[in-house]
Amino acid sequence: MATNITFTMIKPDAVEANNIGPILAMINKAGFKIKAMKYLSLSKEQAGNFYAVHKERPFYGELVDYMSSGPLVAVVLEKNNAVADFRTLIGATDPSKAADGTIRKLFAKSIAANAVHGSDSDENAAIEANFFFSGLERP
Ligand code: IDP
Ligand code: MG
Repeated sequence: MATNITFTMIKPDAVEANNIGPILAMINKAGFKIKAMKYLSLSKEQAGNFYAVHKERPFYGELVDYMSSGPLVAVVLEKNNAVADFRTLIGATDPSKAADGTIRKLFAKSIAANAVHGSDSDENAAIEANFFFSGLERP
């Protein structure tokens, strides 16, 4: 069943570049409400667990190292059609292919250090939100 929740992280490159504020401002301006938010660092083991779905991909080791390299901001967002609308707001995984005006086009440094995460389905949004926050409803 569709939900109105998605999950994002402001990734270590964007935190390091002092872009938490500008990115949250874009998210709010696009109509998303912040339902939960946490500033924290992931261990390699935690980052590896979060991205376990990618463990056979060639970039998995690089991704785990990067996501455990510094603090990030984990955020649960609410909006009608949240998952799809948030993917539109952030743009393509590779910032060189991201549309003008998207968060990744504006703030990403590379395909790995691409500023933000966005859930790819309602099911994964719930799983990812529950990874960081307890007490949220499952779909
Ligand atoms: P998404 O974040 O746009 O959903 P995914 O394919 O789910 O993209 O990949 C998860 C994350 O892994 C990306 O956001 C990015 O940080 C990293 N990543 C994806 N493809 C590559 C790559 O080819 N090289 C290095 N890192 C990558
Ligand atoms: Mg993905």
